Amino acid sequence: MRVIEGHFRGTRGKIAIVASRFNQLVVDPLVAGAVDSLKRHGILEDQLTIVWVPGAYELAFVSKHLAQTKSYQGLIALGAVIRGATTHYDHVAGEAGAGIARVATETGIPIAFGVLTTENLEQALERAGSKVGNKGSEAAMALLELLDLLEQLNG
Ligand code: INI
Repeated sequence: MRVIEGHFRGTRGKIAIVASRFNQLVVDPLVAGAVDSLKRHGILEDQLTIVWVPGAYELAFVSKHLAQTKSYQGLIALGAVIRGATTHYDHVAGEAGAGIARVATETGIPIAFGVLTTENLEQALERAGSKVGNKGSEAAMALLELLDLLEQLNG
């Protein structure tokens, strides 16, 4: 039986983190978690670019632009959509998720999804480095796994 799976190996390519400024109190620790995990797996600062966008709704648009430059091996999309703070939660959250998945499949550039969708700020903070871990860090690990998997599949 042949089993192919990615491992958490570092990479020499460039990685961009696309982060939304809306709810930055939550997004800042997601970015910090992602950077920390990447660095602990051998990614150097000069391989990393952080691009800030206004809100989660804009993540897919800017990710597509970055993917099309072919300058990045992979992207990490980070944001926080909090229901309590908006009446158009479903639209913003839905577009972020579907849009990012579409960009990744259309461009062939892997994009890890680290956009929190929660009922309130407390739940979001719990997922940004407290009780429930750090989803930015998890997204970074998912990207490293994907990049290694792609290398095996292509190689
Ligand atoms: N953007 C977020 O990233 N999170 C939110 O919770 C949010 N709320 O609450 O509305 C939000 N809205 C802004 C949206 O992403 C766009 O930036 C805006 O609609 C302009 O296009």
